Amino acid sequence: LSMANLLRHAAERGELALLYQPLIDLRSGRVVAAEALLRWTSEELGVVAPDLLVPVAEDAGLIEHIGGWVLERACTAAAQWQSIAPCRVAVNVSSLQLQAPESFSEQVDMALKHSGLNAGLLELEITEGVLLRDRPTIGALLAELDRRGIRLSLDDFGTGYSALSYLRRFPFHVLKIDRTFIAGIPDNQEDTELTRAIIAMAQALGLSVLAEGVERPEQRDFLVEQGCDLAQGYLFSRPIDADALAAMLGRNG
Ligand code: G
Ligand code: G
Ligand code: MN
Ligand code: NA
Repeated sequence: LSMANLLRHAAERGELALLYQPLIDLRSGRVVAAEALLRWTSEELGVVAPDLLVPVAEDAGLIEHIGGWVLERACTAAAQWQSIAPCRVAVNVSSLQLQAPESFSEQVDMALKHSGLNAGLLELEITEGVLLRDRPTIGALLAELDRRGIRLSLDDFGTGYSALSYLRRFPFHVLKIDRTFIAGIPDNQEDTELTRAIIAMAQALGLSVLAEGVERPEQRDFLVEQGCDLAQGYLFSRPIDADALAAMLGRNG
């Protein structure tokens, strides 16, 4: 049986799960959001990582189905966290999902409606790849999501084509600095200076800026010093399940 065939039934068989990695406000030290990260534990294949799973889902025409499942599940979890503490949820969106704007928009609507989650508590993470094509439909979709109060994050910033015009042209709220830059702090001078420059640029544009892959205290200290708003990484927490995230929110104060 091919991976695509197994993946076709993974959601129904209860083999898909979401883990959540906390996003930390560097000023308060509190968890203010969590990124949903997909995990597939296949009976036949074992644990399949998302960077392997997502391309297979895209090729097999399954990404819409799985993406819809992720949105529903993430919004439902986030709605439950709100009784403990305010916390947004960030969902990764593949470029292929955005190629079908009506269907994607409806999935977002449904997930918010079913869960009762406020639109302002949902964040969508988009990589630059999707913007390369610069199709007008994608611009219209992003504008529409923004109008509804959903936050848009530019994920993996600095790794791809990184046309700075994206930041002007599309309504992003958050810029996520790719973890390959953060890994070089403080020893690699180039990475350190680039991170400093990206933070300054985000601030000048009125965007929130998040550092991914923060693993060491000296990286956090550097980011705080530079005025970086948010951080994410093993220093704070690995991806954890929804209940563990709720417990972390309970200890937030
Ligand atoms: O831990 P991590 O291995 O979870 O994630 C690897 C990559 O998979 C990241 O680039 C992340 O953005 C992507 N990813 C994780 N979950 C999802 C998801 O639900 N949908 C999509 N499209 N990508 C995801
Ligand atoms: O590409 P994206 O940023 O959406 O995916 C996040 C990925 O980064 C996930 O695979 C997650 O497990 C991983 N990740 C999160 N924190 C750290 C970290 O501190 N170090 C490393 N190496 N990876 C991390
Ligand atoms: Mn992401
Ligand atoms: Na990323």
